Amino acid sequence: MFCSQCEQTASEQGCLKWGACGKSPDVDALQDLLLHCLRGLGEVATIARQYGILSFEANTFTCEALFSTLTNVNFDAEDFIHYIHKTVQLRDNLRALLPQPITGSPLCWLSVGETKEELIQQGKNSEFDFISQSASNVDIFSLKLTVIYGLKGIAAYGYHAQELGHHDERVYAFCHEALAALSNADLTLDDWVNIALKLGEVNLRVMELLDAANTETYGHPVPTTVALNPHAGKAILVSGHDLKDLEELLKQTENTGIYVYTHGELLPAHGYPKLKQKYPHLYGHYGTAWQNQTREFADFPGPIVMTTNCLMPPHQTYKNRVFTCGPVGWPDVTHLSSRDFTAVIKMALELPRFTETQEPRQVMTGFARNAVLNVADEVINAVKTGKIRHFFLVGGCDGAKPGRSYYSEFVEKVPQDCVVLTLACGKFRFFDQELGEINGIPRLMDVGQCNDAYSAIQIALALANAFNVDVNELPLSMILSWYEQKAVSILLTLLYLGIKDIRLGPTLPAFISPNVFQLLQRQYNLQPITTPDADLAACLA
Ligand code: FSO
Ligand code: SF4
Repeated sequence: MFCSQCEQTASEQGCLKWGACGKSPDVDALQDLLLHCLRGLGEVATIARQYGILSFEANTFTCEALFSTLTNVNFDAEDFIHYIHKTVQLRDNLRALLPQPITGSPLCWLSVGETKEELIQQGKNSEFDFISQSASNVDIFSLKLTVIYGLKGIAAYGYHAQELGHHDERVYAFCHEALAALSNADLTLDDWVNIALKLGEVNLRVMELLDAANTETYGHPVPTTVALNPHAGKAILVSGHDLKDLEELLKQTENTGIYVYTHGELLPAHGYPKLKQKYPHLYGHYGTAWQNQTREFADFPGPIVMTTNCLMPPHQTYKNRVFTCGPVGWPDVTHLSSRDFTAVIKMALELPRFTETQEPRQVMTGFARNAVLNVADEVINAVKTGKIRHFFLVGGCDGAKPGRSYYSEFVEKVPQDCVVLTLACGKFRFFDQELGEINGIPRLMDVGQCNDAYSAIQIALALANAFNVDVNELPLSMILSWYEQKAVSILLTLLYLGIKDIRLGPTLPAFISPNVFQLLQRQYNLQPITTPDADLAACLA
């Protein structure tokens, strides 16, 4: 087994015996075989496009299948066996439509075994082949891994957008082309740098697509107060990132007396008018970031719906209360395949309730691009009159490894005349801090999920436009934390946009080779975080 795709990776090199996330070597091998087969599908789909042949099913399936291999999404071998066979079937169907025989890599014809054991062995062989073919150039290998992981990020955004009926053929075409490129031994280091930056560009497009999907479906987020204290009554907890899953659950729980709570990255859902305002039983938020779920889920009285990442190995104390949706999976945990939440609702009504309403505690969310840009004049004025000195975007993933207290300490030390924008689950280290206001503008604004990075980028670009400066000349510093592969695709988007001086932590990705990192340092002044004091001083200098 070799997997280095997330920040949690063992010894900061790669998980070799068992995933630090709980992924078994067998599931890792099946994920490798799935990726191998998707590369074949990518090649055939790319050739088919040249003949004007498009397969909607192959497009959407590619996103779902890639998303399933992202960290903490799916741990169920049976799901991967299904995905592998479906990939081969879609590839063969597309290949049969081609007007003439193709010359492609052997992956265009690869046949896969039937039994689980055969597939696992084939997966191990495919991983060995990929590593040995790439090992001669460690920097190209590093960039290939960067592209594979970035593709998983694009696929996650693409999947969420397609669930709301939004698609872009250019995104699908790029995914297939990049998968196909992995079999092209002629590509140079420069070619791979260009593919990685192109990935950043396409990721910007897919994030824009998702932003349009979310805001057209649920309205633009508005600043909203969210209760953090439980309310007496029956309860369901929904975690992950998928707004459609949450909406369907809210519809089905209307008038049942059940209170629905968000967990983790679903906190920003409260900001959407067509969720919070339409469904008052979307009561509040329970818990913090993903890595605290084993404690928080154990304490929650009702069933828990896991819509997307990040799922941790469920403890026996609550495993029978967990339900998964979409690409998420865990063996022996009930999977809901059609957004029918009947079983969840039945369990919620049978299980104990929160017995009392606890003392009110609350946070604010909903400061997405529309809400912030609605007060752009006030913000610009506050900057021009010196009331706001600097903006910090402290965003990204949280994680289980030590060293992440940097981010909460950083926010605590941000001077009073500076504003902090945040997004994704890293904010749970400081999301309930009272930072006050500057001229009515909150000093801490939650832009949304990691999936809302597009919103933060639009805020930065609009401010640059208003001040008539390059975005790098804004009084804005980006202090990012990464954990999984959506963060890889977002970082590539920021680099594609030419954004410099980003500080990245808590550690640098293991899959970035020293030479590739040097290149990023040289061109973008990308730098690792140091200490809150030193980084703050440097940003404000
Ligand atoms: Fe966090 Fe997990 Fe949203 Fe990531 S919940 S770590 S960037 O998967 O997705 O921010
Ligand atoms: Fe290790 Fe992360 Fe891969 Fe899991 S996803 S096996 S923790 S590198």
